[in-house]
Amino acid sequence: MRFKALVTILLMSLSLAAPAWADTREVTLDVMGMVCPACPPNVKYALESVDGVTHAEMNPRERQAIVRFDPARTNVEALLQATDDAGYPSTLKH
Ligand SMILES: [Cu+2]
Repeated sequence: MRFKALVTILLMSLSLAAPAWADTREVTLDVMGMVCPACPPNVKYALESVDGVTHAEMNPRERQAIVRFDPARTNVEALLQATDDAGYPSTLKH
């Protein structure tokens, strides 16, 4: 019974990993203007509004945004532009 549950979990995690087959790129942006709790949702919204962005995760503590996107549909320049347009200039973390 326990083993069966383990197999089920393994199969589930495999199916969750499936979208990784699609071409995906992940970058971290430094968003220095993200200084109060109201900021991260604005930056997240701006990034996720970019066509081709699949996920944007904010790390307010580090003032960073981790962005996952389809490089066939958008690029880093568009991400930087989007946060800039929202009032939060950002740079690509190297
Ligand atoms: Cu703020």
